[in-house]
Amino acid sequence: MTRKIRRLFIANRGEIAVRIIRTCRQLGIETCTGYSAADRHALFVREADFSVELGPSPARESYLNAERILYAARHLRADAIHPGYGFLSENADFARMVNDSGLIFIGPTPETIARMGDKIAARREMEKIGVPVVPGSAGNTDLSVEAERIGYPVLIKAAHGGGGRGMRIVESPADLEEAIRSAGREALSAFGNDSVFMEKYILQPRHIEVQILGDVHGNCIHLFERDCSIQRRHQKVVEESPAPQLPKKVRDEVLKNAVQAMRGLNYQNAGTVEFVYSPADETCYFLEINTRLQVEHPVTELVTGLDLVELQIRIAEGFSLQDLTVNCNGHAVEVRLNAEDPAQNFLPQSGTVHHFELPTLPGVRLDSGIGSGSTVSVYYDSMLAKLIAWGENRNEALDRLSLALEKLCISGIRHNGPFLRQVIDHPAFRAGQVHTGFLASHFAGGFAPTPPPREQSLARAAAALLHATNARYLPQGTTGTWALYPSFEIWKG
Ligand code: MV4
Repeated sequence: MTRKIRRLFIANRGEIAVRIIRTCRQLGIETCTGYSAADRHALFVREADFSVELGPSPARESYLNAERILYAARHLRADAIHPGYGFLSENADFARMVNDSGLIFIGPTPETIARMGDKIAARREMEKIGVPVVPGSAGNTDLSVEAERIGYPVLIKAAHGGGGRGMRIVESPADLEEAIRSAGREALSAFGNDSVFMEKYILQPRHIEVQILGDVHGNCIHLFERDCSIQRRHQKVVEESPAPQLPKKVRDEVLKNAVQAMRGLNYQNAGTVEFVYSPADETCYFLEINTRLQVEHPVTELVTGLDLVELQIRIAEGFSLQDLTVNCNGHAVEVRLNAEDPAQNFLPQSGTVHHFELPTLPGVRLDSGIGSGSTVSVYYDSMLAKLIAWGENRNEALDRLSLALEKLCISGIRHNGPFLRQVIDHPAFRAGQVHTGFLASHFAGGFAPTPPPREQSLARAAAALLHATNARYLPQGTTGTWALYPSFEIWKG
């Protein structure tokens, strides 16, 4: 069973759309996209070979409208659809619609997506396969009885949730009933389903996840682990591979368990098995399976030397993983650059990015959804780009990333770059003392920016002014080159 993909439709936007286009270009695959009215001038639209506007729906809904997207993909004569992450990427109905219309969905089967979307069913499945799950409720049992059995504190979670919504930490029996009710209400409004379950609340945990690839021939391999413990309000901030300071026997065990889990599901394409690591029990417990390519996949690419988007496409074409050898070499770290102001409690920012530039630096990769002249709207999440660095060891990777954050020039919009630099240069982070409470405990008072050197501020202000001036002479959405003539006007007044 092999079907060659010649034209790929990307059902997504921003940096991941640009990222997928880059690989397709290397593979000689044409790309097409559908875009919202707000994204008419976006970088990914310019980079794709063919694009259509998805029509008059509001900005966010454009990328969630399965029928319109499929219509656009067929109109543009695509053979396959890559869903990226977010939006429709873990929507089993969308995957089924794509397959039913004769196109290839780049991802696992609709059945696998649906099965893993139910966290209670996924837990049960893992118990059956023999992968450790956090002690928790088993289904329709009385949760107050279960909580006594497990022991407090417990964590209430939404059965069809994710990303921390519908989650409640319960410290004592008196708070249980209200927590279950409010978690259920939040789950219903967020996920359209009010069922919840309970787990023992693991203290000071780490978030460890394992990248998996499975093919249609029954091969299933891991591409090592990532540590994504540094997060803020369930948004990951820093991700790295391999996980620092993880005991060897824990690492071997979690990699083995992840492969066992996915092999048990006969998993096809790229997926991630999420675990919560309890330092107290030196155990990684299964949390959930993500049936998509993840934001943080580049750190895995930098330590393995593999292109995950290429492998996703090849797997979808019927390629066998039999002869693929995978090694973990050196260390990679990623930070997410967001349009948000760390000095104002990370308030999302919008506006025009007059200048966006990173000099070429050894071992540094930039995956960006924007360039100079791009506008950032409030309609989408605030992630602009990802900066990723590789080194022979963790400290070299972090030094390279720190330098890149210093050299990165973004003018016109506030961003979290200076905050990210403080995080990755923090002594506790350098020591590998990462856990999910890291930012809450080390940056409890928020973020106090250290002002840049005066010359740097002046140089950047000048660059912003030049670009703002140039931009008036250029069609919207095109990149301004440095030109002397228009800027004369500044000095003429
Ligand atoms: C947990 C946990 C502790 N114990 N599960 C957060 C997102 C979702 N993917 C799973 N998450 C967690 N699950 C057990 N059994 C800790 C987290 C967690 C967290 C929980 C409450 C408040 C903030 C948190 C930040 C990161 C992880």
